Amino acid sequence: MRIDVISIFPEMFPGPLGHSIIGRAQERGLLKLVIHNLRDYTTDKHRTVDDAPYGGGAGMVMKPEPIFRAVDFLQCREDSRIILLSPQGEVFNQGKAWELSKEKQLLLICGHYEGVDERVREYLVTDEISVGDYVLTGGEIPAMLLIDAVVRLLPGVLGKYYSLQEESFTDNLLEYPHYTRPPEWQGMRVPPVLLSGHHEEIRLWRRRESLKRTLKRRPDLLENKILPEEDQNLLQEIRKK
Ligand code: 4G0
Repeated sequence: MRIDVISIFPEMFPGPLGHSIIGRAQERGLLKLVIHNLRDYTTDKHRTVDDAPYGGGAGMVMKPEPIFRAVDFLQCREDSRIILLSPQGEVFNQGKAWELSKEKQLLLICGHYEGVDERVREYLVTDEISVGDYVLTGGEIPAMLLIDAVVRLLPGVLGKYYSLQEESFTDNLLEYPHYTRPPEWQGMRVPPVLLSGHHEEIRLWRRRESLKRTLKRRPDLLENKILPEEDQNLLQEIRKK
């Protein structure tokens, strides 16, 4: 996958994306990450990327011309999703990460200030995405977050010992508790069922713990979910307690 990023702070990249699994994905040629300085696409002496809003008011707005010029230079208007990171976007989730992981190319635009000229949204952007309901000083951290979530889903990026099938959100439930050795540490014990070797009991315990945790912390995830009979029975049992 190729990912282009347009930013007024290109020095922030690759940052965390140069390390660990995503760093390795780049070394192995599974990801080509190209960062562009928006100021390189300005035409004035001061390399201006922002201006005061029409109609007045506080704060600055990102000018449209440098963004259009950068996107046109990259020639990705036909074959690439063009994503604006902003608090007004559709909220990002694992489903959206899977969807984007199927693309060959992405272009991310990192917004700043009070936002970007609406014409960028109207005529350029194919997807406006928010990484959560809060405001940050810029779209760079959201862009890095999105890249991490998408790239780890690309074939060959995660090691063969990691199962995407078994992870949290694959079926929209929170993960069950995990333990490793030792079986007892300063009086704190691993649940005996996990040491029992009874695979079916372990599977059932994990499923019950997943449902318990989801019901307690994220009941919204259970709301319009169709559950198999086993899950319904486990939930009934949990609710009784
Ligand atoms: C565009 C994304 C970009 C508009 C970007 C701010 C949070 C997120 C920015 C604004 C960002 C997110 C209207 C303040 C830059 N903050 N939640 N800041 N406005 O994904």
